Amino acid sequence: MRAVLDRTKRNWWKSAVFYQIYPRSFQDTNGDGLGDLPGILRHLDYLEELGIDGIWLSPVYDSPQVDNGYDISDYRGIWPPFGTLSDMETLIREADRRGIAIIMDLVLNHSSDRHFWFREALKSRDNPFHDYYVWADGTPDSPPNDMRAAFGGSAWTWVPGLQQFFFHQFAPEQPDLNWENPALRRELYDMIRFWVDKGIGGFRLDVIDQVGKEPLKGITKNGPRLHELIRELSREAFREEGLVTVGECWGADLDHARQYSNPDGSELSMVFQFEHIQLDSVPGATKWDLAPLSLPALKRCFERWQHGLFGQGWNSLFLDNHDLPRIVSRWGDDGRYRVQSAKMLAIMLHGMQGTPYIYQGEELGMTNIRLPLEEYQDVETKDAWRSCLARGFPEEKAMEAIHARSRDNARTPMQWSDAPFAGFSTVSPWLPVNPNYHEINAQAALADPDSVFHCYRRLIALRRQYPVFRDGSFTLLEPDSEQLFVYTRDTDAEHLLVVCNFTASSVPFHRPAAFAGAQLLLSNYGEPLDTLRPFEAQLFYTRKETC
Ligand code: TEU
Ligand code: CA
Repeated sequence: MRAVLDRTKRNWWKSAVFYQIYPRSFQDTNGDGLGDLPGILRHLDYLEELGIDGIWLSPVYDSPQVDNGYDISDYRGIWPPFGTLSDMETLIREADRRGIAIIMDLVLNHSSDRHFWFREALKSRDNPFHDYYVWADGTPDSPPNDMRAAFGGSAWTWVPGLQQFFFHQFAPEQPDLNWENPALRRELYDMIRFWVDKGIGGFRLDVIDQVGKEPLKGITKNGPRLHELIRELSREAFREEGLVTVGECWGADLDHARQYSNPDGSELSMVFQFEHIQLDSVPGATKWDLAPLSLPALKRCFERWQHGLFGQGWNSLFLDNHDLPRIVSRWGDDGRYRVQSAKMLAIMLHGMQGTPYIYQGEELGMTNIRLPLEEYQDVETKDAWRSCLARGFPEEKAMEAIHARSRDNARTPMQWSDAPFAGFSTVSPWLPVNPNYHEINAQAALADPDSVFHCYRRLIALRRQYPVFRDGSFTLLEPDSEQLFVYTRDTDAEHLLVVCNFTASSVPFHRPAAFAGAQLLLSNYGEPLDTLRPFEAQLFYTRKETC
């Protein structure tokens, strides 16, 4: 039996590994082609075997599903196709029995336009809920400014009945909440307490860096009052020591991240920042403007964050989530070296300081999918096709960008077995199953000691065993190498070396003298040679001489 973390302890999450579930695509149990809460319950043993300490659950609240639940119409209810509140309570209890915390996804920047507050707000300018949203006067054809919404079109939508625009950073069905209104903030805090009282272990905060917005000045991320608002949220809603909170912050630089994850606990536990994940796009352009990844740039980016938050904050470590393409297809090789490169990327990431997040299927080395345009479901992808063509992309180039970057790459159903529909469902699912499920599935991975799954399982166990993973300082070696990512981690007592070959070629490498007699903790090949094999990764460990 693995040791379970004591979640009442301050900073327990620094020793934890989290696993993200996108419920729609995890496991269908009632034959409607959509994943559900009982489906998560069915696989808790699988997650326990993997060794994770918590589940970040993408939104399960009631929602019209314009953006797959990131448009919430009732923060205290469960979307009926996912199950009931009682299913949720069972999940919290059963997960807890296995030492697994449930981290809920809170979307506090905007609600659904079907939420009671917004329906009331539409009734009149002096309705008490009107000020829960962000409005501007004007005339239908002259919005206050030219801000654009993330999923296309203007960020301002006209309401003829009120003779006003409302502001939305995402779809028009996702109106932005007005955090300047104290009554709104109070409602949000009370709602959070409702879930804390149900035994929730913490929260992931959707686009939380956008709540200090000042749209009339064109400010969305990192507004002037942002950290003040976060501190109030933390004080009022996240009082317990043991709650883990992770903010999704596309706008976070090191300075902001130090404030958010300040060790004094006044804001959040940690944030997701996205610098590394944007290095393979044309700078200043969109995510659809593909560019090759520079390995030296990636290494310098990780080095800056590892150094920048050392002792002054806390990193979250991730390569995949429900918005990102599959990492093995992106920075690895999803053909011949799929297994080796998926393991290499895992070792590269999990060797660093921070709390790792594994996205469902990443532990199987699941890959991107190439669908015909009409089979994509994602609101962002649909807009991408229109906007890429409008920007002059030829159709093939737009399709190539979608195949590489669509969020639906991450959202295809979880591949459990080689049964029909990969064991995800008994009927054709809401989004096609990747046809490679005959080869890539959990059943096969569990049975194969050399699978990607078992590599993640060992990494999680090693992180628990050796304090250097949590505490060690970071030193980048070979910074200019275009092929190798090599670093060490150090405490007074322990010394760790991580060596990764990012290419499909053999690359000569001589281990530093300090690691001559070191123990090989983990590798994705057998015993080390003088040359690193394609996508080879090695973890070496020594204890330091004490005198
Ligand atoms: O994503 C934040 C966000 O800014 C996304 O638009 C992101 O830029 C895009 O997905 C990258 O391709 C969060 C959620 O993770 C996402 O699923 C939601 O659609 C979005 O917020 C709105 O709630
Ligand atoms: Ca279902």
